[in-house]
Amino acid sequence: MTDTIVAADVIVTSPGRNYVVLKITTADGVVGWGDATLNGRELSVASYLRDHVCPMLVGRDASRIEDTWQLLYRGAYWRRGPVTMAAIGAVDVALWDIKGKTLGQPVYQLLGGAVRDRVLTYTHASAWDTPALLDAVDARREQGFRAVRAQSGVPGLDTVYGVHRDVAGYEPASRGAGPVEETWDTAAYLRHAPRALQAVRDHVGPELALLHDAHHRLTPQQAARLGKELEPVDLFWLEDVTPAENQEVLRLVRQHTTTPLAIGEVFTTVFDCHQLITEQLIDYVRTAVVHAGGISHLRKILALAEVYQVKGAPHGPSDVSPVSFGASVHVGLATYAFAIQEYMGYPDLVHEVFPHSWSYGDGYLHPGDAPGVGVELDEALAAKYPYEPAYLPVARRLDGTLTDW
Ligand code: GCO
Ligand code: MG
Repeated sequence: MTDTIVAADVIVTSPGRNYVVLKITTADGVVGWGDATLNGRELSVASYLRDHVCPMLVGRDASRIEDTWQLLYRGAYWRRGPVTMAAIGAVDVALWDIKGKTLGQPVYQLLGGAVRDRVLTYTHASAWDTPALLDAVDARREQGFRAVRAQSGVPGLDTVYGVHRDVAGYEPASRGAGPVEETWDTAAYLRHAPRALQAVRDHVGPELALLHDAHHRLTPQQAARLGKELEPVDLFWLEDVTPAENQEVLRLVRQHTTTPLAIGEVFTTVFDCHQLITEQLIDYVRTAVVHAGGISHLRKILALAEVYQVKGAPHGPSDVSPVSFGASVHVGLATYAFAIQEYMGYPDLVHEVFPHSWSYGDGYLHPGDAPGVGVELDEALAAKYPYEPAYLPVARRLDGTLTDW
């Protein structure tokens, strides 16, 4: 038996949206899959892998997952950042996949085995006006979800990051040569959001876990005010209230509200959330397998989080491919400091392109017991859907200034 890597290939496929897939093959013919998708910047990671990482992998021992991680992180000299960390994440997940397949075990067993029977999940309910939002929440409850993220439009605006007046559901990205520009009005949002969320709480009663995402748009003072106003709604969390690369501003928010806070889907390493965790400025850390250096690094972030009673709640929208989504569910099953996994769902075609062992049922996820991560790529089908340029929108305030989002 030899675990020597003989090939490392990058496949970019677009079954509805772009996914960057890494395929690592060993001399024994074992194939491991990784995900390096970076929404709106996909080709940069494809190049980082194809041009700089894949040639280094060939000839290496696939069983040395941690050593390979350290080589790619420390060896590049240029550390951190979404492109580097998504590339490292793809290699890491592919190597865990190979190890599981080689040993005939699902990855969660290699991580220490299950600490829970199933992984709680939340999904999205989005609609422009409040009656439609209540219907969307009801539809999610009928699918068994016990936790729902509610997003609505804002009176006076035409579109609000992913929520559109005339289109059902939630989709921030759009295909085309560049980003769509939206208009944003924080004052109107702050007037409307508490009323819309209170209407949802009144409609569903006390038990359903409700979440809301402010998508980095507020100042610390505005965030503190919103958190305080939302206390009667009893949110499971309020997400990304400020652009949290400035971690210390969360102290101000924390001093004013007991609404639980979740932050971190754009973070790529433990260093991005170190202060948020050690000062207990957040309750949930949103770092994802794909963007934070793979299973190996996410586990280190969650080990730090465990010490401070912060819990993992990874990003899982439809731009996280089923490969790293499956990897995340393995982490969720085997990691104590893990609360909930976002699951936005995928169109049928994506399930066909990425056949997988993970499953959803009754508000929970399970990674399945297939050896490795349990997600494959149907390469022939994937080849029918080549890359198409697509971008997330940008937002400007009423006076035309670009705003955080
Ligand atoms: C979430 C997110 C997404 C992201 C998108 C960016 O909480 O699911 O905020 O909507 O914006 O995944 O690629
Ligand atoms: Mg978010």
